[in-house]
Amino acid sequence: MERPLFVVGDVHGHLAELTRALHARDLVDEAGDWTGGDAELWFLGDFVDRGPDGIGVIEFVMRLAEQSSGQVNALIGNHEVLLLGMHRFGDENVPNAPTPRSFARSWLLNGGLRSDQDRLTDRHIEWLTSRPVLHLVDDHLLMHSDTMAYLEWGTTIDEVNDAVHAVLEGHDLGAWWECWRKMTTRYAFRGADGGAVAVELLDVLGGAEVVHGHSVIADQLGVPPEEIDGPLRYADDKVLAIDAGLFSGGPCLVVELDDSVVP
Ligand SMILES: [Mn+2]
Repeated sequence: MERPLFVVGDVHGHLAELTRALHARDLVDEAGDWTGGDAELWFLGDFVDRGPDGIGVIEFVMRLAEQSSGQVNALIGNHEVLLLGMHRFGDENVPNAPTPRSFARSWLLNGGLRSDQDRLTDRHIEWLTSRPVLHLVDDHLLMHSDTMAYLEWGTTIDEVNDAVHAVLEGHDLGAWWECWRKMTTRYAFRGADGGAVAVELLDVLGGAEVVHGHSVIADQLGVPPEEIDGPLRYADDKVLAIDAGLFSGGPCLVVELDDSVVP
């Protein structure tokens, strides 16, 4: 495996910072056009909410995917489910919930932007809906959320991706809500047994390490986000966290993954 492999975590609408960070790694030019050559670049989801230009970020990543002939690709995160769920169901109440719940309520509570909803097109929806939630590349198991809940959809990467895809293609609010709820859970690998939990997941889905976004590194270390300058390896070195908390003042990390991960 010769080509460089990069991952980027939760961008949350920060298009300018993302463009600058990719330019600093020579993956795009100043105008934001792909210059990455044979490099492969994966985004781990959460393009929208909490920041000014979520749709701009989606447009940008879609364009890079096209310009790179698919060497740039993306997983979706919980905020894409929220964006699409808000678009599809609005303030419709989730059936059989113990207290009133709706995508509109959660969308407001989680930094949803009216401007992103207004600019969301069928083209964006189709692209997002057809992205995976899990991907294995060179023994790196890429996922948005640091959770074991993905296994509730299946025991192979394809099964999980297909199950989530089926939910997002359908109009079952209960199933959509479960999708949002599961992908919002976190911290599965943080406890004293975090390494064992990660190994359990890797044994089922494959790969030698988990690479995730979603949970901000600074929170885990108990330091301000401004102090973060690289990814965090933890859980007996089985897990790599790459979300430096761009929306809360951290940097936009463009993380190059090592091709020598030892299983
Ligand atoms: Mn997230």
